[in-house]
Amino acid sequence: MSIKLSIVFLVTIFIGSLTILHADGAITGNIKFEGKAPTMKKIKMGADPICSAKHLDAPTTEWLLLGENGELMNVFVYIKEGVTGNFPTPSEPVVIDQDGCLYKPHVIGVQVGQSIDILNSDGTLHNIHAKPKINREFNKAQPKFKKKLTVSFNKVEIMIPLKCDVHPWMGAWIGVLDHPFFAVTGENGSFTISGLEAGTYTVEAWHERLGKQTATVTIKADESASTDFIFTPPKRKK
Ligand SMILES: [Cu+2]
Repeated sequence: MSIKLSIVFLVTIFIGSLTILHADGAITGNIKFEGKAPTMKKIKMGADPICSAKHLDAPTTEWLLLGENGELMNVFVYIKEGVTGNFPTPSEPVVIDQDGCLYKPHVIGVQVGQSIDILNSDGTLHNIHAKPKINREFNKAQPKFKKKLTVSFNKVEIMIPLKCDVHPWMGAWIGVLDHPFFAVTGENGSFTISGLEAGTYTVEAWHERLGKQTATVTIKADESASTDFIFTPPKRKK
């Protein structure tokens, strides 16, 4: 092939790929907590001195973490309905560390079949116990010398609790989806789910104690729309 022809060929491919370029719509929003926030209790880690030695001050329980103005952290936001098509399983693993006998991060999302690397940065024994309802339960000891365990889930499930049988205060949550359209709110309580085609979607915001809420959002091609959520105190104290 001559150089000219090659260039024409490449340009054609480039233009062709632009027309099938993946969708660029997005759904964004802010999530807040309104009402009197319960105080998070300090965790007593004394049973395992290796855990407590990693903290200058005892850390608090993590089921309600708020920003300065009530921004709600650790909400799993995902597209519940409206996604079509097949999405390849990412080859990159999602990582959860066990650091100071806490799971970091506290809430994650993965795709079906995607690896989750569970690290042990603590130099103590952890025991990872996943308690799904749809996927297969597992219960794996992770001795201090075992720095990494890799697991995955093969069915969609919202949400799977992860516990440590050695340290009862340890808990994390995993959302498993067959598409990549999810986010977890950080300290600013905001989320962005991008790469969406034009369409109408059901968005669900899930919080471990405050329940879940849904919203219907319509986006046009390559545009973004926003939807906010407000959560209020749990009805019963657990
Ligand atoms: Cu543990």
